[in-house]
Amino acid sequence: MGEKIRIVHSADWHLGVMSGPRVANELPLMFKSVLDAANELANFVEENNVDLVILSGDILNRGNPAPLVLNSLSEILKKIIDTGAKVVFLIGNHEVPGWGEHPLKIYEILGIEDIIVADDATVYNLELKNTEMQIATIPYNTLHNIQFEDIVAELSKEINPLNPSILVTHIFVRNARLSGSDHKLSLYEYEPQTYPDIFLKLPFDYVALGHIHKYQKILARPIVIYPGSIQRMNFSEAMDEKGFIYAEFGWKKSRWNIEWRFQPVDTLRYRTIDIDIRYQENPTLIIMKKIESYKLLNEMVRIKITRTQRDLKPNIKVIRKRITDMGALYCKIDYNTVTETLERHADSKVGIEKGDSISRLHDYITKKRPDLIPEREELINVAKDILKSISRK
Ligand SMILES: [Mn+2]
Repeated sequence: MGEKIRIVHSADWHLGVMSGPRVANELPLMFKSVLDAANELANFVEENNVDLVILSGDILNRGNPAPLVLNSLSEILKKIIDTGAKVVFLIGNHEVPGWGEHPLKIYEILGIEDIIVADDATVYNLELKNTEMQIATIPYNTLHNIQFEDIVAELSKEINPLNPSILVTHIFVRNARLSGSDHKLSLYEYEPQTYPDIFLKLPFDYVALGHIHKYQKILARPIVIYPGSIQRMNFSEAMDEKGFIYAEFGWKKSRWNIEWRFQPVDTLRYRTIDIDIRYQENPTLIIMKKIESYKLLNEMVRIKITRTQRDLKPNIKVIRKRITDMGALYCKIDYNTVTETLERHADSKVGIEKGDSISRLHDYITKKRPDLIPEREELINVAKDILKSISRK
């Protein structure tokens, strides 16, 4: 029993999302970046002599994937099983087809024994090196007719607590923190769900969850983990680390001891640049200056422009071209158009309508005193300072 059992746990690749730009006529960026991350996982499996890879659902984005998507997935799975590792592939909600059979059935039909397609609530006894690993599986498709608590209690009866065991499931655990690409699951009354406490009473050493895209540990003992999705999918995930879980089961002092860690992968870098162009003479110049202060090479870039309806519109074409020339992968322009009434509200308690006064001054100079236009910006700034100091008193 001296050998360790090495496990990789991942979920929610959503392979097949074809959004994002095509860089130099390649595959759509989102598809390619998920493939890159998955290949990183496969390389890790090879380099670290991993015994078992657990995929906890939503590896594919659709129940009827295009041949390119299924073939790309098959290449990754082939790479993994060629190292001698086994794969447990659980069905998530995205892999349930509208009708007929799910896309993973093909591995079963071809008799690829090292890929265990988990489309039923059951317990597998997998032979790994010199020990047996008990794997209970509760795929998403089984959760609509029966309560999670009932199935898991049934499967637990088959678990021998002396041997190591893992529960693999795709479910929303209440109070889990959501990611920017998760739907507001908590709003769906009919979404299969359970509570963290349920796992405390179960015999499993490790619970390999899938479904929520934010990496998080739900419980430390037993270990209950969402590895999260494997790639950042939008700007709201800019700060989220993406990767998978690496765990080692070792026999220590007559019991199974587990050490685990989060293994990050290369992720797309998303950057949002906030620029306020209110009351500015030359908004395009202001934006260009700000852009120049960043290195945007290979980044997904979003420019958030705050303006009022009175402000001049910047030249988006020029801005986009500059961002592309700087090597950004993608450029999104968002306007945050603020109404001047908001500013008026903020100052209403001292009886000063600051926003209104400023824009009236702006209009006055433009229409009645064109001779002052060259100094308009400066005058407005002075007026703003005056208003600010008055309202403080
Ligand atoms: Mn899901």
